[in-house]
Order: sequence, then C-alpha cells, then structure tokens
Amino acid sequence: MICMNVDVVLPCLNEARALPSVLSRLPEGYRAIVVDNGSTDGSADIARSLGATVVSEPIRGFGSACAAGVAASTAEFIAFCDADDSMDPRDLVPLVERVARGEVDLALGRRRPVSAGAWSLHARLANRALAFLLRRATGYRLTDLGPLRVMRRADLLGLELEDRRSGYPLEMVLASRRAGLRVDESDIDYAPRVGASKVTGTIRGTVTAIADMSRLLRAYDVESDLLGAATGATSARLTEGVRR
Ligand SMILES: Nc1nc2c(ncn2[C@@H]2O[C@H](COP(=O)(O)OP(=O)(O)O)[C@@H](O)[C@H]2O)c(=O)[nH]1
Ligand SMILES: [Mg+2]
Repeated sequence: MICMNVDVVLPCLNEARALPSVLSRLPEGYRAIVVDNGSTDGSADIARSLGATVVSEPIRGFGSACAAGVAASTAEFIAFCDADDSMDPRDLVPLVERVARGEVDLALGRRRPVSAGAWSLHARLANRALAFLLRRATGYRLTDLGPLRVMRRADLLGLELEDRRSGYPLEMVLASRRAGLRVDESDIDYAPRVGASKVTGTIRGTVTAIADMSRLLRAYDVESDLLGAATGATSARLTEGVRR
C-alpha cells in the first residue's frame, strides 16, 4: 500500500457507539478529522481519546460539518466518510490511489450492500432516482451518490462549495462538472450503520435532502440551459458573420 497524505473528514452527530470501530479501521497515515455539531453522547471526547482531530462546528447541518472539516484539513488529499460504521475507511485506499494516479479527479464509492438491512428501500430508490437525474444533468456515468469520496484538496477548494445542508455531496459533483473535472465511482461495501440514521433514515432528514438536492439540480439545469442558449446565440452570430 502506498502511504499517502490524506485527511479524512467524518461528519459526526451522536456517533459515540460507532466511532471506535470506524477510527480503528483508518488506514495507516490517514488523519481523522471528526466534525462534531453539538453531539450529546460524548462523541467528541471519544474521538479525541482515540487520537482523532476534533473540530466543533456550532452551525448545524451535514454540509456545514463537511465544510468545517475541509477548512481544518491540510493534506494533499481529502476524503469523506460517514462516522456511523456503515463503510470501511480501508475502502478509501483504492479511491485515493485512483486520484493520485491521475485517473480521476473525484473518486466516489459505489455502495454495495453487504446485507439486506444495510440500505432501506426508500433510501435506495431515492438514491437511484437522484443518480438518474445526475447522469442526465452531467453526463457522468454514476449510479450512486455515496458518502465515501476523495479529491485533491486544491481541486476541492477550487470548487467553492456553498451548500451547508444535505446538498453538499451533490453540489460537489455538479461543481466538478462545471470545472471540467473527471468523476468516477468504484465499488465499496455498505454495511448496516451503528445507531440511528440522521439523514435518510428520518422523515425530516429525507425531506430536507430531497429539497436541497432538487434545488441544486434545478439551478444547475437552468444554468445549463442559459449557457446552451448563450453558446447557441454566439454560434449563430459566428455563422452570420461567416455568411456576410
Ligand atoms: N456534524 C454533523 N454530522 C452530521 C449531521 N447530520 C448527519 N451527520 C453525520 O453525517 C453522517 C451521515 O449521516 P447518516 O445519519 O449516516 O445519514 P444516512 O447515511 O443517510 O443514514 C453520519 O456520520 C452522521 O453522524 C449534522 O448535522 N452535523
Ligand atoms: Mg450513513
């Protein structure tokens, strides 16, 4: 295994029971940055006692936590992983290697459930519908918008992501498309999480996620249409010029 300079951002909201397992499986040389949004179960202390860097972010929201983790990062590569033990951080290694080899700019994990309980039916169907819209909008051949992601820090900072709620992962892909970056996915295991879901496992979380993501996709489609119209007008003007 090549030893890389990698910071792993782990958004964390009450994941005290999951953290020991997640952090124990971090590949050698990878630094954990656990971003806590006011957990009440001692998550921050546990993460600290296990050697993680802990960032406390007062503003709630998944994207807010991710952005705070990125702000605290210094490594050449940044990875994102849920702190709920549903994914194995060792699966980050091949993703980091793909980016390091220059094969892709944003490497995503395509979740493969290891058991029936790993992925609820509604979350799976919503994810499939989202992946369809994402493929249509960007042309990337994606089938999942998974939580395991790797980018070069410089590329990620260049995207200037603004979403601070559930749209953060989607905005990362849309902004990568605008920036002309290469995005691809590789299979990773997806196991049942430890503890209760905060996003797709709750009605409030699911509704917020759908609202955030729909808004981003609509804005992206409008922008693409405007860009298409502007490019069309320019080429019409050019053709006109040639005719004259
Ligand atoms: N810091 C922070 N972490 C969050 C927030 N919401 C979710 N998380 C964490 O983000 C990760 C993804 O959330 P999760 O509940 O697993 O969503 P699911 O994968 O859709 O079930 C987990 O590690 C959560 O603890 C939040 O508002 N703030
Ligand atoms: Mg999760």
